[in-house]
Amino acid sequence: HWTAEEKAAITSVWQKVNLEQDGHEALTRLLVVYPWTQRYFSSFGNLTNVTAVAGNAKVRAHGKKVLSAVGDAITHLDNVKGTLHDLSEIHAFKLHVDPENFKRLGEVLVIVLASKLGSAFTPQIQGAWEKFVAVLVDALSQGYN
Ligand code: HNI
Repeated sequence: HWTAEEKAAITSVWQKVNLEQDGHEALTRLLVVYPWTQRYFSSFGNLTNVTAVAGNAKVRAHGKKVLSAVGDAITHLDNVKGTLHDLSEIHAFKLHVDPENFKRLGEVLVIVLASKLGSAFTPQIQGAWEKFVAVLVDALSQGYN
C-alpha cells in the first residue's frame, strides 16, 4: 500500500538520521512536552526538567533503541505489523504503556525530522511520513486488541 514516491520519501529521510542523537532528541521532547510519559521511565533517574533529560545517558541509550526499531520497520515497509508484533506485545503486557503515547512519539519524531531537514522536509515528504507514523502506531497497538 505504498507508492514508490512514498517509499523513497521515507527511506531517503531515514538515511540522514543519526539514531543516537535524533533518538535522544525525540525521547527528550516526548518526556518534556508530555510529562506524564515520565512515569514509565522511573528507573531512568531524574527526568523532571529539560536539562536533566538532555544530560541523561539512559534516555540517550533508550532513544537509540527506539529509533533502531523504527529503522527496522522502515526496512520492512511491506510488513511493519509483523516486524513490530513482538515489540507491541512487550509494550502491552509487560510495560503497560498507554498506546495513545505511540502517537505522541510519532508526533515528536516528525518534529525532530522537520527541524533537522528544514525546507528539504517538503509537504510531500511530510505526507509520506505522516502515513508511515500512522502505520507504525497501528502496528505497535496491535497487541492491545
Ligand atoms: Ni518503547 C522499551 C521501541 C514507544 C516505553 N521500546 C522499548 C524497547 C524498544 C522500544 C525497541 C526495548 C524492548 C526490549 O527490551 O526488548 N517504543 C519503541 C518504539 C516506540 C516506542 C519503536 C514508538 C515509536 N515506548 C514507547 C512509548 C513509551 C515507551 C511512547 C512510553 C511513553 N519502551 C517504553 C519503556 C521501555 C520500552 C518503559 C522499557 C525501558 C527500559 O529499559 O526499562
